[in-house]
Amino acid sequence: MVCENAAPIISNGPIFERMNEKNLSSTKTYSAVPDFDAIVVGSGFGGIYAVHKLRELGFSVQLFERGSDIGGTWYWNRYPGARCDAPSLQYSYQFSEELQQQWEWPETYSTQGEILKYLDHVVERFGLRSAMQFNTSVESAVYDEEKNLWTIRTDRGTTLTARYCILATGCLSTKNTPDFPGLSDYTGEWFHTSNWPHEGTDFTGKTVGIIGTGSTGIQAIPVLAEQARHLKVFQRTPQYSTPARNGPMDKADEARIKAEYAAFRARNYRQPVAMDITIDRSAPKTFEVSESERRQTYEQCWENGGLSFSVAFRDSSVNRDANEDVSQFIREKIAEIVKDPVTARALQPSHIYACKRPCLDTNYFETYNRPNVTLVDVSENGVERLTQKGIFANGEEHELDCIVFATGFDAFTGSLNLIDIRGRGQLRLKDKWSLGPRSYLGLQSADFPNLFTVTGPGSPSVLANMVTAIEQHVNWIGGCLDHMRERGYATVEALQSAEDQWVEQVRMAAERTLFTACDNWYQGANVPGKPRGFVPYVDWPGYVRICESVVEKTYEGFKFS
Ligand code: NA7
Repeated sequence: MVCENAAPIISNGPIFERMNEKNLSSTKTYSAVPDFDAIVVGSGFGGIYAVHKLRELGFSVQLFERGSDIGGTWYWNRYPGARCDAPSLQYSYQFSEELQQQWEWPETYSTQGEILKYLDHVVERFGLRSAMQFNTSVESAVYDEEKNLWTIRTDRGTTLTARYCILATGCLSTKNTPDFPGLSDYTGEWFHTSNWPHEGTDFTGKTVGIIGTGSTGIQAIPVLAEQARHLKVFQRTPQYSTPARNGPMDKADEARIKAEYAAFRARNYRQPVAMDITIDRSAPKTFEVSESERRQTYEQCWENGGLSFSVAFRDSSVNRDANEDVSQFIREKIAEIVKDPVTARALQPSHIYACKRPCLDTNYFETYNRPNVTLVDVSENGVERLTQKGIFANGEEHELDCIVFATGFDAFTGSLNLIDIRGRGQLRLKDKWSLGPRSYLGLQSADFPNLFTVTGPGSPSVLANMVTAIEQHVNWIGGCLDHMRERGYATVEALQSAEDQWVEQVRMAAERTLFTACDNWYQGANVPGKPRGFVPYVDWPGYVRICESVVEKTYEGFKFS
């Protein structure tokens, strides 16, 4: 397919290779000259910054992106109400002081459109578009041991070689559409929230069904309810959601942060989720204060909005009884807001708060007081099947003009598994990871030299501010490549022993938390047949220290040659 957006593939030759020709003149096997130093896959926050960073370091880079433009998950997730649930002054790059000073976010939490606008600005400002080819899916990445090169093949028939392959394919970028029986019989329109039509949708006068009440559903439902004639929400598991308290950017707040942006970022960098959410170690534990004091604290969290409940008390997110205290408060709030007691009860979650990713909303529970919204509680038998006219659940057919699937993602590994990635001895990454992903630091996997994953499985990724986690990874990768160039190394590869130890460390870190106490996508529980295991590394500040110490110890756990 011919595409106007496709950038020409221009290479001035890999700078690293020219260096190596000088430094490694005696190394005969590694003489092949690749087309680029690095190929980057994906043009979300990760890929965009990877191109910038590597170019800044003087490496030649080519990026491939399957969408027709930049944005990654923000390119695809255009559903009504799509918005980031981290504050924009933090969910943004910090690598350029000028950029972060000059950019103005209109709201506390940005819409999908505002985030795309920002990313577009970044790409133009730093002249990155010339390295990007759109409408191009990478089908395979194969390591050639003889030449020490990665060969990348795309669905447009392009074959390119690079010394390094950097996969910035995102943690939440491959949609999970459950294999509902009867889907092909359904004659109405259906949409997945993460593949929303660019031209938008008009639900005016229509009866719409939505399946899924995670972060996405909770954002979409209030907006869909305003458009549709009638909205039916098919809920398998109720979710904890608390007010985001979004609104126009507080200019005083913005000025305060911008007056010391670098220091603000540096402080957040060392916080539990790399954001301005601090656990006060000197604060009391939940049951060290009276019930009325607890109530007062929770009311304050509710008023403040955001994710403050996790740190209401020092032990709120680690102690079961403390967590139940928070959970009960939120359940009571739901009962206060939702007028119909049966609906209110069905909306009250019973699992541990924040075991599934907690949601932030604008008028989510209030939406169930609208006469045109019905909750269909399918917790007993699920959505049984789709029919020609709609959804069959709880023994009845619900006729629907449109169905919205807000059923989430094949997280972490979904997009990596779509690429045929082969390392030493033609080992397939997908096969190596058949029982769950194995990596060292979420950066590399043994037997896949010079292949890096940005916020890959085994790194904190979604358990930290994603943009900060991305910058930390790309900076680390850039530093590693620079180190190799200086020393004249041609390959870097995780040691098997380091990987084995890290996989165990990731598992143990999760075991110490409440994250493993329910079904969630952190463990692959949302995708039928996916191996279950906790994927991200819990403890962002600890992880940053480990990465720094690995470098100080001359890349301990990696071998260079
Ligand atoms: P999530 O959080 O995985 O939510 C998916 C929702 O879809 C959730 O309510 C699921 O219920 C529901 N679901 C999934 N499969 C089915 C089937 N077969 N039947 C009925 N309901 C189903 O995805 P989101 O897109 O909302 O959010 C993902 C992340 O994106 C979010 O955490 C933010 O980080 C951004 P379940 O709870 O599994 O019973």
